[in-house]
Amino acid sequence: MTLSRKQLEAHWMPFTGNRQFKDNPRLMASAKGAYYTDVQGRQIFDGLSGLWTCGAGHGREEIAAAVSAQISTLDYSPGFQYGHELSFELANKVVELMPSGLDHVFFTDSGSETVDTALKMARGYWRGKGLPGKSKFIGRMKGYHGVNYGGVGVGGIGFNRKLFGQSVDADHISDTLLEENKFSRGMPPVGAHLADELEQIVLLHDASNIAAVIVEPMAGTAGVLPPPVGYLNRLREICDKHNLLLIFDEVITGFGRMGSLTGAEEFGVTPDIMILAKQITNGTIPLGAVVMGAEIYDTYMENGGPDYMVEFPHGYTYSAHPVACAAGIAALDILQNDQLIANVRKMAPVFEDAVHSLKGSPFVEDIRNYGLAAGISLEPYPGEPLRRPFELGLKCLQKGFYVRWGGDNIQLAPPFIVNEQQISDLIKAVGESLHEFD
Ligand code: PXG
Ligand code: PLP
Repeated sequence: MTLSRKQLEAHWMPFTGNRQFKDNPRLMASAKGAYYTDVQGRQIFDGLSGLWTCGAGHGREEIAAAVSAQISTLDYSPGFQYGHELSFELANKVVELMPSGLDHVFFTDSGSETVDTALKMARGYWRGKGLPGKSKFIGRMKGYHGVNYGGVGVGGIGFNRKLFGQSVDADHISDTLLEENKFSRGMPPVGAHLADELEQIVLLHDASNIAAVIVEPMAGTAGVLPPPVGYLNRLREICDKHNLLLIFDEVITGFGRMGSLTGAEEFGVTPDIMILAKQITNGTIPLGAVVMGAEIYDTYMENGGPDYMVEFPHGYTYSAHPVACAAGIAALDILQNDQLIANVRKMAPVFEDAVHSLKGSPFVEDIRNYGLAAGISLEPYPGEPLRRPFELGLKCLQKGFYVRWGGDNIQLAPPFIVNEQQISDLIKAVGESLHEFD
């Protein structure tokens, strides 16, 4: 099927330059393993695992079988006041994989819904504790927490906020992108002191008005900013000292990308609330999860009133959708059975060396990496900061490689099943594309 320009108009595409796309459509037709095939029949290497979603590779038969069987058995079951066994099975599986202390799971359908759920949960928790003033949130500059109202409010990417006005009451600490850390590998050495800004913010607003601090353990969308050594520990200490909840948004870092099950595990800091999505179903069916400890869960149960009452007036029609749960169970089984995280750990140093070999290539201003994630900042065209990454993305696509462009950088996040040759080919394509700029 070839779509006409007119047929392309009806769908207003998300986070897409619709005018450019519809003049030059990039349409995928199928996917298997680490490759897409587009509608022209060209193979395209998946350099971002979908949108950070498909670490186990595409077309996994185990997930397809589980989803298909589930649709034929129980396609939908009301999530409010009724249940089905799969959601409990998946919740227990998720808890098994979490750092100890995070042992209850609330399901949603996307990262953005999960963020807003976590923020509401934090505020309600403090009300349950008799501290209703604790309602403000502290996010971080360059943070991405999805696109719903809470997430945009705590998020720190100006472009995503400026059209929409103020949403939730939030303040922000600085991002961790420091000049002196340029081209550092893994966790940058300098920057733990930036966490101390939280002390200043607490002085300003007072802890009695602050519900929670929310950060990505490694900022993804901002262009892959691994946490400086000691930074997350310092945030944890300050939150403990002032009785603030610490929320880790692990939509990208959750379930393998860092070379551990979670960023919390990898960086050795456990939050009060964790946000998961994307990799939980290997991207096949939308599903997100808020994970929290007994302190929060029990506070809601204790304040719930008579037992026929709802303790947390929140939930989505598709929360714990049975088909999504089936996909989640199958995807997490694959993650464990195929020892995908071991391959991430094995490939991470290869990927690190490869991506840093681009230092010195034209227009490369900085390179950052952790696990199987890397961000490359590009020198902008004068007055046009977004153009070069976009053009680079298109050059890579012409060579058969999908990479993500956003802001002033491109991002790479190959699937967990990647091999050395594929890493080398991907970096070669990026390098050659950089040399094609005049
Ligand atoms: N939090 C974080 C940390 C994310 O990375 C979301 C929340 C929102 O998830 P949903 O499912 O509502 O999109 C995300 C999503 C990119 C890119 O290019 C990143 C995301 C999505 C699409 C592209 O970095 N992150
Ligand atoms: N809007 C209306 C009119 C609804 O009836 C509902 C759900 O019943 C929603 C929005 C919320 O939809 P969801 O539960 O899928 O988030």
